[in-house]
Amino acid sequence: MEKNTCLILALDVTDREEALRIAEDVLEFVDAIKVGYPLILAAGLEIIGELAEFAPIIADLKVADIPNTNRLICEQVFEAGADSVIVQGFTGRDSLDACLEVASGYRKDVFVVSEMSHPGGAEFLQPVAEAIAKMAAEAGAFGLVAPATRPERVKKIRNIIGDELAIISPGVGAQGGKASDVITAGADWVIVGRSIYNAESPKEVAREVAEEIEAELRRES
Ligand code: OMP
Repeated sequence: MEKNTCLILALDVTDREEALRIAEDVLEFVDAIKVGYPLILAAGLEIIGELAEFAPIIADLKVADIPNTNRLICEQVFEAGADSVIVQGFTGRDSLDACLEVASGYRKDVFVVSEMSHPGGAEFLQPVAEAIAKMAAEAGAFGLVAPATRPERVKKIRNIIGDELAIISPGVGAQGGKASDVITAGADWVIVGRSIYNAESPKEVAREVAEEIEAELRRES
């Protein structure tokens, strides 16, 4: 996944045509498209291959099972054309290793959720987020998912893992986070869903977020 606009679109619509239309519309302003259960369940796993024509695809299945089941899930999404997969870290090192093994065979990447962005993410996950981040780094994951709604937590996680792993950060816009804040905190990519795909002009909102990120990166350099 190339670092260009540093924006990832979370395409959680449930209509295939709408998904393809939005992907084409915002194409120049996103580095990747994240596809999860809503769209895959509505449009079928083939939607991954169709969207991969536009941008690298992150399959957000938050894989969270025993190693064998994780392996089978990862094989399915990589066969379908995904470039990376999002997995949960709380299931432990063996479950994560199973995903990493499959990813390595396909030359694909794994992102591990450290702490989730919604209020409930602070209840059970936050206390173990730093240990999950360390495990992901030791295991050789490509990156972590960390909450844009809590930039101070992104900063903390960045300090723990150093520059070894990428951080992708959801929670900007509809969940209240701000793109420039989370870039300052150390995220590499910002993930935005509803405020782009529900906008009257998804392209214009994607452009605005990309410009905000660019301005912040210029200010920092
Ligand atoms: P919006 O809130 O609509 O911008 O979408 C955020 C996207 O990021 C959705 O696809 C969520 O499922 C996803 N997400 C979170 O919001 N919080 C997390 O902690 C982790 C994820 C994720 O793994 O992508």
